[in-house]
Amino acid sequence: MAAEMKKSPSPETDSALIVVDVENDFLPGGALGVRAGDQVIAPMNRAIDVFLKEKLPVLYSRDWHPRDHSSFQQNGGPWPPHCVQDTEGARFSSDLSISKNPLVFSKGTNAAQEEYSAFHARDTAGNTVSEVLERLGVRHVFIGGLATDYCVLNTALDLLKAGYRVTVLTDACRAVNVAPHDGEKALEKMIAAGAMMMTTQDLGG
Ligand code: VGL
Ligand code: ZN
Repeated sequence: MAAEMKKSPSPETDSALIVVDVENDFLPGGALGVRAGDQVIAPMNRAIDVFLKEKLPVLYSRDWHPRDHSSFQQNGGPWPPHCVQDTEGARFSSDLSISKNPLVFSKGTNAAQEEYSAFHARDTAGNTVSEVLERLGVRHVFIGGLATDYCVLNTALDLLKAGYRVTVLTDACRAVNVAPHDGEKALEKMIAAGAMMMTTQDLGG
């Protein structure tokens, strides 16, 4: 009987995890708080744990804006000021598991440019997510974080366009929902573009 039991799907050797923007400003009470955004932390930590145990790469992205960023309302943009570089709001949640020597990639650092996708986000040495994934031989990217309808969506679409397999960890994502169904629409867009969906419950270790 036990021998017949199906193993949960595990990440393969060519898999990596991208943890998208789990920063204080996107959590309830933050400058751009996502409703129930804090609920991504436990599933995200479960996924991080699985990947680290399998010695698979975990990449962390962060929104990392200069204080005069064009996406801020005082500059005609849609958002309240958020994730300003070196502020508490831009820090990763203290409840998020951070690996030793984490691979951290910053985006939205150019004041003149909105940058929802983490695909070209850069580490402190200037390497982009795209370059690092390629160098590590990654072909399958698992993704979760904040927010489903902006950064997760645009990152997933860029990855798919570049030929990666993409699995969205749905329980590890929450949406801004500027319009009520934006989160669901974002999931549909990712599925239509070829993304797979699973929950971290189904992520074997
Ligand atoms: C994001 C809104 C504004 C995101 C970033 O990372 O999803 N959303 N800036
Ligand atoms: Zn932003």
